[in-house]
Amino acid sequence: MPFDYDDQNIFAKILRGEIPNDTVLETEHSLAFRDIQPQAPVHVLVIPKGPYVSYDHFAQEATEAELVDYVRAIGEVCRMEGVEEDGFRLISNAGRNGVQEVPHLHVHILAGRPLGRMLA
Ligand code: IU
Repeated sequence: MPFDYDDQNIFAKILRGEIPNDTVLETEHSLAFRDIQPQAPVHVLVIPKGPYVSYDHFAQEATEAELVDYVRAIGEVCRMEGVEEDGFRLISNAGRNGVQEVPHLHVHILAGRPLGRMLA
């Protein structure tokens, strides 16, 4: 299945520097910044810099360098935010059923309060 990437999405604009963001970490292939509507004391979004819509798209088409960089960036933000001890949650919403608002792959890192049991 081909993946259509909309380069006018808000995260593409953030990556191009057209819209400001509260950066937590920038690496060669990834950017982490604070969510503008935080749902927890720690709410950071981590995105690859490449034009990937979803996890599936990224896993199929990203280079190994991009894949490694992204996985490590997520871990690095967890370490920087000090969330390992009390725990945290990673979420990546995808597509219509996943209620993905921004069509650029992003992982939410949520932490800093009990998050409850949530599978749906
Ligand atoms: P979702 O997984 O696509 O539903 O989440 C998109 C997130 O992007 C959501 O939590 C928004 O608050 C967040 N966000 C942002 O951080 N900055 C923005 O300019 C916009 C959305 I638009």
